[in-house]
Amino acid sequence: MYKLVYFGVPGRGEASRVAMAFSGLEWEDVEVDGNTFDKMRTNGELPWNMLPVLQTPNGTIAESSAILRFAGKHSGLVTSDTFQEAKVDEFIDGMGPLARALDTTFGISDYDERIALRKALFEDGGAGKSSLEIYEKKLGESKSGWAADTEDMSIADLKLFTELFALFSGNYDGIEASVIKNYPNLLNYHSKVSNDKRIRDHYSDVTTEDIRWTFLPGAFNQ
Ligand SMILES: N[C@@H](CCC(=O)N[C@@H](CS)C(=O)NCC(=O)O)C(=O)O
Repeated sequence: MYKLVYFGVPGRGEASRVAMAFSGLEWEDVEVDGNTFDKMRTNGELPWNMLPVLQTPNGTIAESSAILRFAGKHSGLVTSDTFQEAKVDEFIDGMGPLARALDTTFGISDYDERIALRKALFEDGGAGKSSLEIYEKKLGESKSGWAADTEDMSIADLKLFTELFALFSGNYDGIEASVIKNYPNLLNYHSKVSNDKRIRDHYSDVTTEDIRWTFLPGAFNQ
């Protein structure tokens, strides 16, 4: 039995949740709060003192990208072509700056300061805007339409789809869903992935009230 342990938000756990759901492995989605996180850290259950972790019969795997690669191999979303695999890894690792940019806004308790920082991320010169521009360009260049130009959906798509669009769910105050309207390739990509049968089926229980509303077809249509 596998256990994917993360906080009760999409964040850095969602791509692996989807990959585990596709894997056919017997697994449990364990959502923890801050107290449980503190206990796990104190008990030495977190190899790098952070979440997510995947508890496996062989031991615990930490780091969201490592977990995603593991889960992806079990779900048929990792190609055996070494070049394509490296391009998928490149995309995954290339998404680092966006996550780090967002990280700089966590733990800022002053509301106005936090909102100003988050808005600045997606304005000219902001790290978020630079990331979105790179994704926009890469998707425009992808012949297959998948993030790393693979023949079929890859783990890079799970990461891009879940981490990018979750930013605009309202969970991060100061980041407006309207930002995404400036990126036609990202919107087309959203349509492609959210309408993919595998993804649609996975989120079939999600409603527009849910934190995961940004993963639904047509989420950004208005
Ligand atoms: N590089 C790590 C970063 C993980 C990370 O930042 N986890 C955050 C939650 S999104 C965390 O555990 N924060 C708690 C803390 O640092 O106290 C990964 O990708 O897994």
